[in-house]
Amino acid sequence: MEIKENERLNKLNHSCAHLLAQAVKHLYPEAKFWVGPVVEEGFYYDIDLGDKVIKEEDLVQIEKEMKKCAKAAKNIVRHELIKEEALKMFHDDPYKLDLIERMDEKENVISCYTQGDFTDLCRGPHVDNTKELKYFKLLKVSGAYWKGDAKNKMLQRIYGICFDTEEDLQNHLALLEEAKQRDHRKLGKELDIFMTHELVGPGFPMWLPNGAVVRRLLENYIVEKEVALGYHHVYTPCVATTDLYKISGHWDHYKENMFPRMKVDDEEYVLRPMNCPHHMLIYKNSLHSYRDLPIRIGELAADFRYEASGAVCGLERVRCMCQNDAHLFVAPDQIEEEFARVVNLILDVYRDFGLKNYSFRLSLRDPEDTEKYFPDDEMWNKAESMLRKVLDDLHIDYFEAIGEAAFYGPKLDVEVKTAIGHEVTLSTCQLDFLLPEKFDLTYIDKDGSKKRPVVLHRAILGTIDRFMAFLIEETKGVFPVWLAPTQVNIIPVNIEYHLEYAKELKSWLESNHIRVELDERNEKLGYKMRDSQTRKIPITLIIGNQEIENQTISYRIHGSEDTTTLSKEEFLNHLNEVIVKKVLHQDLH
Ligand code: TSB
Ligand code: ZN
Repeated sequence: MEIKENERLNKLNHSCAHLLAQAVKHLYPEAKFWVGPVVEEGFYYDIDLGDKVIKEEDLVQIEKEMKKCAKAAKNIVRHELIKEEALKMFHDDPYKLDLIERMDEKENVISCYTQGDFTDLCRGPHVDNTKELKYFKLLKVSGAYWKGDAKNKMLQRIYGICFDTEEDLQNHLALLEEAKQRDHRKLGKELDIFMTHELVGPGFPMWLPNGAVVRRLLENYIVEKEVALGYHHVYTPCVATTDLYKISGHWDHYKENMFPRMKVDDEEYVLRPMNCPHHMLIYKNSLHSYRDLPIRIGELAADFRYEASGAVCGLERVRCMCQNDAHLFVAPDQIEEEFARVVNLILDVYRDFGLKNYSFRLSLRDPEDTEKYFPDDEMWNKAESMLRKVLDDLHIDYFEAIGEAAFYGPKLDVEVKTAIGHEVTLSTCQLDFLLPEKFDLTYIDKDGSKKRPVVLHRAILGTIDRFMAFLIEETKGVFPVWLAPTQVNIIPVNIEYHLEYAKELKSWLESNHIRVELDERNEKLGYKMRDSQTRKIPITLIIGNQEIENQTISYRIHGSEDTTTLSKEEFLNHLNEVIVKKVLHQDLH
């Protein structure tokens, strides 16, 4: 729900932020308030409580006080002030003074709103009376630096949400709960996909055996697809001399995203943030004719980026990532066709994974930002209109975003929203006239003359890390059979009578390359079935007397109560078909 765009909800949430501040002031008289805006997920207020740290459990108390203040049914009254009055009124509040100082009276009317014993500097608008604030909830509390600057003091940010009806509030809370359940960090832990450790550091997750199974399959999947499309895969090291990045321009334009340099012998090295420079050198390693183009150099390559420790998030934003990268070297008249091929590959891959919740963003330069973007209008305009044309020809829906281009060129990004509401890029395809120049790349054209190729940078899965994060959330941890770490779980109804046949089935399935487990624990069937569900295993076999007598297999699909019985051969054939065709879980039934 876009609260910001809905006028009534906007007002309610804004007034609720004031109600929160009023309640906090009652409970913690020393509290000072910075700003309390309405945001997409409701509202928050940034509060300075000195050394006091508000904990999640304190929110109940604050909420109670808010209810009390709301019930007091105070009118919310607006006053307009001249700057001098405002400065006097808030003379002992450094935060409000900071805001007032920066206000220009000619442009803004300075106003404040009062409800009972509480007054806050605010533009408004607000609801008329605190009694309108009935259906609200405080959601969480976190630290937030004053003005978002890590050098400043850490304030406490309390988030909340307010609606017009109890039903709207409950529906919203249910959605939030569902999102929490889908969060890849929660599922990633529960399903033993990855772990983190403070001795390794923030942003450096480690893939556990279950995660590694899925990762290997994802990597094989995409490499196979690319090889079939004429890509050549390479392996290159994840360090290089600083000089390489000085030539590529990363040192000038990307340094703040890189780990600091290190000295080895007499050389200076860096951990690479991107693979383009290595691939440029590979192109340059041999002579090329126009007949060889496009040349497609692919790599599953480890990159390191300095992401702020507060920004790293599970597998979604990491400091060591594996890009599904490729650099395509094309003649200028091949740009559009090759770009279209990449777009089609993206569509094809998203179809295979059943992904539907994404949008295409055409990321353009900001012509004002001459520091980030090289100042060649003609080059930029040409590049941008080429990408636009291909998208239009393919009838792709997209939106444009100024200032989102890479420093070397415009790009097409695939944007998705994660369970907890982050907007991130998965796939990307970037047009680049600059790097071929910097590395003096050439090919011999028909007439024997030397020409400059153009480079397309592209990542289809983006990074394996981020793609995995998104896949976990989209599938809620129930991977399609071809990807599932454990594909089949065998449960003998009774350990005493049915274990032997279950063991036989396990070896037989294993010899047919199925990833299978056998639950040998002496527990009740219901308990083991529930466990199989929690572990999100897509297929569970239930083996009892009937199955042994008839030499059959009975199974249930995750999330279904129906049992299907097949002969062993029928079951295996069906399973193999599901795997080969990469049937999605929702299409299994
Ligand atoms: C595509 N040079 C290009 C490459 O040739 C490049 O590096 N592009 S990129 O900077 O956009 O990164 C490629 C993809 O990596 C992004 O689309 C995004 O999906 C993913 N990515 C970027 N930063 C991170 C990160 N910190 N954690 C996980 N994935 C990331
Ligand atoms: Zn690149």
